[in-house]
Amino acid sequence: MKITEVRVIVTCPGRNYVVVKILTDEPGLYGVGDATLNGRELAVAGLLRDHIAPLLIGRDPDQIEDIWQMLFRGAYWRSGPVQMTALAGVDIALWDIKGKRAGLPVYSLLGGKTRDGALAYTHAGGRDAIEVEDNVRKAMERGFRCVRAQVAVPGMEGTYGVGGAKEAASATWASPIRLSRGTVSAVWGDGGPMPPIERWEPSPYLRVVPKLFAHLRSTVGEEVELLHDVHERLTPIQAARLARELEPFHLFFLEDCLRPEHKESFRLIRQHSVTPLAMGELFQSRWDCLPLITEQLIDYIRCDLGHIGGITEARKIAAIAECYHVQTAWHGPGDIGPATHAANVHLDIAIPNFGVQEMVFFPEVVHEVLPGAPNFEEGYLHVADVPGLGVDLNEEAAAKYPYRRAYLPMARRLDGSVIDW
Ligand code: GCO
Ligand code: MG
Repeated sequence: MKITEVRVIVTCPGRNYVVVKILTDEPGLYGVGDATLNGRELAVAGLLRDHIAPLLIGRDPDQIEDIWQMLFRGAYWRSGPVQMTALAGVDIALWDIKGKRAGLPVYSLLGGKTRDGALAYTHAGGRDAIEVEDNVRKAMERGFRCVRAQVAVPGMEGTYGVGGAKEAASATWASPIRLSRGTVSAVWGDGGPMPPIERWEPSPYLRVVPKLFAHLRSTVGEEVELLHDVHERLTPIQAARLARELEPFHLFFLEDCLRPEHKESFRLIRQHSVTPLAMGELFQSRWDCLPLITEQLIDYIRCDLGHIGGITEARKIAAIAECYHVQTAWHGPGDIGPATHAANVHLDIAIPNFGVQEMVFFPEVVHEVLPGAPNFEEGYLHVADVPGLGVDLNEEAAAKYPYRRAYLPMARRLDGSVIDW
């Protein structure tokens, strides 16, 4: 069997997605992968079209590991989010082909089911603790046992993760990020010319978040699992303070406290707190994860399968993590495509050390273009028992939604200096 064609399709059914379709010389046998990197889509698409696709033509799609090694090490210039996302797109499509060829779902090729479904979490936000409480309750009524809670912080209205109303809508997706202060130059996904600038300050944030969780525990009770995403914005000592102050509210985990560059600083957080820690959505390979896992500085590794080279890399990370009692919580936001969400769940239900899975409800238009995303039922995600990953591409529908230039927002402190968004 040989790869005959690699199609790279950039489509914008509400958001931009980069889809990799790998065709083979077996009639009708192809794989669908996702190579979406929010805000840098065309760089990944160009790398795939101009440099990677020519290397794949004529190769045996069955040899996933060899192709992975060739693309990772063979370019000499390795790693980086653009290359690792392109590699993920190829990897995910090749696993899809392998499953279809075997007549088996990918989870079966990965060792078979270890659980019936993948425990899922959604997002709830609000302008104040009451609104967050209402949205946590709505998520629970919808069947969620795990909810990520974020609340607006005075002076930072509109900022991701502390923005208020838009967080409430994010559980059901369609929520363009509008600014209520700062330079209003674009909304997320509108193709505007410049990234929107959001505001962020540590002190008000650190005052508000413990109050939110005190409120939630006293109103929604102990049973629902609560999570919180710091989005890489704190310094080590600020993160240690937050983790310590959140201890009485028993979070499932506190996510991505520090910038990905500062792995060693997790030691400091650990010295001060027993709040479970998750980290990794900006990691690019298993080597980024190593010190955090082997020193047991985190409890959940949450790489993005779509940005670390796909299933091949993620299953190795999971295997390393298993040895150190670290569980997985793969990144599952709306700005990665359905094929990556499906890959997440196939891996989740096959590995022994799965922890929790972040998820979104895709709007109808995404289902039209990329049918087959995992299905949510009573707190858990499921994939269809079909050969491969179960996600397809409707090329005619994709063509109706051409690429629109869009950036992720950027953040600045009140004095105007850059802070991590
Ligand atoms: C999450 C994330 C995302 C990212 C987004 C960036 O935990 O879901 O932090 O919302 O911000 O994927 O592109
Ligand atoms: Mg996050």
